[in-house]
Amino acid sequence: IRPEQLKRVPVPASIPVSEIAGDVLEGLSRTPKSLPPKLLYDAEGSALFEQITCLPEYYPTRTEAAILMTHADEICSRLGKNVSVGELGAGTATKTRILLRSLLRRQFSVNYFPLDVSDAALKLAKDEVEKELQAVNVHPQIGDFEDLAFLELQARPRLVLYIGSSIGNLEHVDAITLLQNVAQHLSSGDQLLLGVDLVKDSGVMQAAYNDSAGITASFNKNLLIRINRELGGHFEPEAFYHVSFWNEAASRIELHLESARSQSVRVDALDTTIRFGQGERIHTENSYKYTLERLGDLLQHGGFQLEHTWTDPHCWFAVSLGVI
Ligand code: AVJ
Repeated sequence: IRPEQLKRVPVPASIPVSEIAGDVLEGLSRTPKSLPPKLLYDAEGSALFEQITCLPEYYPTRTEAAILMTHADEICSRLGKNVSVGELGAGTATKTRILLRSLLRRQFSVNYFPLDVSDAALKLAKDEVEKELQAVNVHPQIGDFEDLAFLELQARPRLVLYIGSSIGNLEHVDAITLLQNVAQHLSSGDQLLLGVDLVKDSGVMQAAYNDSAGITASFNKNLLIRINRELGGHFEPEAFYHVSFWNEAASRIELHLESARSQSVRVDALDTTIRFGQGERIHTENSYKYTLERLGDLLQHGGFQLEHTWTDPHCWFAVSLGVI
């Protein structure tokens, strides 16, 4: 998939505008200011994220893909017979195709339910999966992680994919709550495949979120451009710096947008003006990094029994299978 393909898909806002308005108003009224990371993934943001996944500094995607390629058959051999597959935050489902391919060697067809906030990404996911794998029926679900009822529509046994370390966006309590919510829609014997990024040398992690081509900076600033477009905002993206760093105590990479000067920004649809001091930041994303021990605890507290964990030779990334 070429990233530029995504940009050309014309799509309506995938989340109702009113919902964005509420999130933006609430986040920018807080001290310190913050915005929910899911707002980063409009069509343009998803396209930029696809570009990030190809960057030399951004190790998570290629490391997880290598784990999946190396172990796809073993992973699939541990799954129930004739599983249906749901996926949280499927994006363009590039890595998922590795698993679906291997799954089709064990079962005749697969019903695949990708959930994502990006309409554009889902369209591409459906096209690419059905083009390559005719025996996969794709049932796209537009929504965020509050919209999990579709899991109950899936035939049993179910496999839920939550790969790509998207769970790293969540605070620990929220991550546990999310897994518990997933578990609530599942039945005994259903399984979860979870991909998380692991704690490693801080230089390696920091480079991944501050790439030399500046794509991550564009991805971060796209949030302001989105607010301008969808809410009549008057942000000048050049008046904000992309800031990212490793927060050791919290075990996470943080992304912020830092105001280069003191400024006031009007947002028409919110009928408000936001004040920024020089150096004031908007916290836009966290990317939590796990240890294998904390990964095990997460699954257990989320209601899943750990079956197996696969990692890469450097132990940079982990993919775990859990069962209810
Ligand atoms: C999509 C949440 C997995 O945390 O690595 C990448 C998002 N942000 N570069 C990550 C992201 C900036 C990404 N996740």
